[in-house]
Amino acid sequence: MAYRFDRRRFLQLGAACGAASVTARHGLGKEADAAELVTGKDPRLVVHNAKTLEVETPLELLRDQRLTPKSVLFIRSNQELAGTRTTSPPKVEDWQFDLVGMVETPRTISLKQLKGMAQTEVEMVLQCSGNGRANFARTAAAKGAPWTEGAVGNVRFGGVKLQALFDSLRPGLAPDARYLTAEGKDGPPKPDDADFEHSIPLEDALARSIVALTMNGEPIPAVHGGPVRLVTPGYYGTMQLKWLGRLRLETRETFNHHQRRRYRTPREPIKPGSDFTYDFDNSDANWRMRIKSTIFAPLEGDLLKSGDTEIRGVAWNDGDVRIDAVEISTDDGRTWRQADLERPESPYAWYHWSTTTSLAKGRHRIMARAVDGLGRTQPLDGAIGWNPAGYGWNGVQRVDVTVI
Ligand SMILES: Nc1nc2c(c(=O)[nH]1)N[C@H]1C(S)=C(S)[C@@H](COP(=O)(O)O)O[C@H]1N2
Ligand SMILES: [Mo]
Repeated sequence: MAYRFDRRRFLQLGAACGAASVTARHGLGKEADAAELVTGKDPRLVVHNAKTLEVETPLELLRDQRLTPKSVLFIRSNQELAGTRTTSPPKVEDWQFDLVGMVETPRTISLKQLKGMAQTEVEMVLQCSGNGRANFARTAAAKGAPWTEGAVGNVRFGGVKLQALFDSLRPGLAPDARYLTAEGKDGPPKPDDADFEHSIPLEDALARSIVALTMNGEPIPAVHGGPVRLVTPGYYGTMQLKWLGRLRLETRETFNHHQRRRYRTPREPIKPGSDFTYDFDNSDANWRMRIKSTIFAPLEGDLLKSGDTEIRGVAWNDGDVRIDAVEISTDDGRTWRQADLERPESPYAWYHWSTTTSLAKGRHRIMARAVDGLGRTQPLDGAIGWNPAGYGWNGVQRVDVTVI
């Protein structure tokens, strides 16, 4: 039989090999193919959970572009809106959401109305509060998907400032409003389950939130919450409500399960492995992101040639104050040196940092630690923040490499 070169098959094999090496590096199994699960996603993404989507970006795919493209951006949906498993924008023109609660008059805001208002853009880190959970699990089991470092991206959202939207409404907010609760049009997987929603302090929402219509300059992809998403830069991903269906102005945080019993961290340290019943008075909601840095190169297990090695990555915080420094250690934390730091225009975007160092033959442990203007930094042992659901990991990342 004559041999025929099949280019398509060849490309498929190539892609499959790429995926295998990426997942092998992360020590993760592949539950499903991201590209088959969600149209437009890169097949090399790591699927932790194909039912309620938990899809992680390998650092190899995260490090090459300034803005994370929609094809590789991580996905997390606790519950879904039907027909949204695609990176294409939804084809709807008649979208609207309700504004109720502590407002002088309840109303309905339409997509058309939003499009007619002044638009603004913000570059920001979008990070699941469970990012890095696998690190906690090394100390004691933590409930939830074992995200490594890739439940994060840096994107640009555009839309209408919440403050501007409220300013356009007469009469406006009631004076007692303190919290903004956002609900999506997605429903729970089982009718009896709590419907996903979250509250944030109204003061922050008015200062920061955007009723977003675009991501990276185009209408928001369906899987990422289009056509209308509430985004609050500097806050964890869980607060970035997709498929916005209703905003409620309230005097306190919602008693909803996802706000009161999940997506929180204990206010005082607890013993790793112990149980904890969250409530408003003993824990903090996953609001402002903790300061954190991620090493993009080299990566865990890399074999490096001796000589100059570039160490690079990104860092971010909640945007309240600038990040002042990223310090690098190549000797397991004995000595630290400052990396060159590139400050982004947006305080909510990630900062790129890099340094070049000469590494001798042998094994090295590389660590990176960010420090901001309030002196906030990352714990050397992130396990001190252990919590049952593994939220808010910001321990210093360790990358072991061998120079040959
Ligand atoms: N309506 C709705 N919004 C949601 C969620 C959800 O399940 N439903 N998941 C949240 C969580 S936990 C995260 S981390 C981010 C993930 O955003 P992405 O899927 O666009 O990456 O969306 C948040 N917004
Ligand atoms: Mo999340």
